[in-house]
Amino acid sequence: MKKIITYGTFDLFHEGHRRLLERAKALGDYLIVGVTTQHFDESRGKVNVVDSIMERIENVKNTGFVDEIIVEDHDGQKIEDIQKYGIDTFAIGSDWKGTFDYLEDFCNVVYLERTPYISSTIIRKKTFK
Ligand code: C2G
Repeated sequence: MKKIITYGTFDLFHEGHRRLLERAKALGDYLIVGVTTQHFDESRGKVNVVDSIMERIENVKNTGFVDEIIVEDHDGQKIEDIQKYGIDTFAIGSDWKGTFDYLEDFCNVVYLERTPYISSTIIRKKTFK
């Protein structure tokens, strides 16, 4: 069984997120998604997240593409998870191209084309003008 993992905040869940998860799932048989905690996001400079972690997890789950959801709360967790869950492929959007090449020591790394013209930032600006 081929296991895939991806990570994200998934704030104000949108079509770009849905398409990312759909294509990540299509890379293998079993998709694990790491949803970030507010604390972890703040530590990496993402301070304007709107949805709670429970809402973000629920939205990821409702896509129907995801076999298992875990929580990402610290730096260095990706390597730990890849080893712990026996991951074959780490997938992430192309806005991160190059950033996660270091994971190639542990599994395949795939950058999936980011969906253009949609983002949590755009929705946030429209909603909270
Ligand atoms: N995404 C996409 N198209 C968009 C917006 C987002 O394909 N228009 C993808 C991102 O590339 C990412 C996933 O959706 O793979 C989740 O995006 P975010 O919620 O913004 O999370 P992010 O900050 O990219 O999480 O450990 C956390 C991850 O390293 C990064």
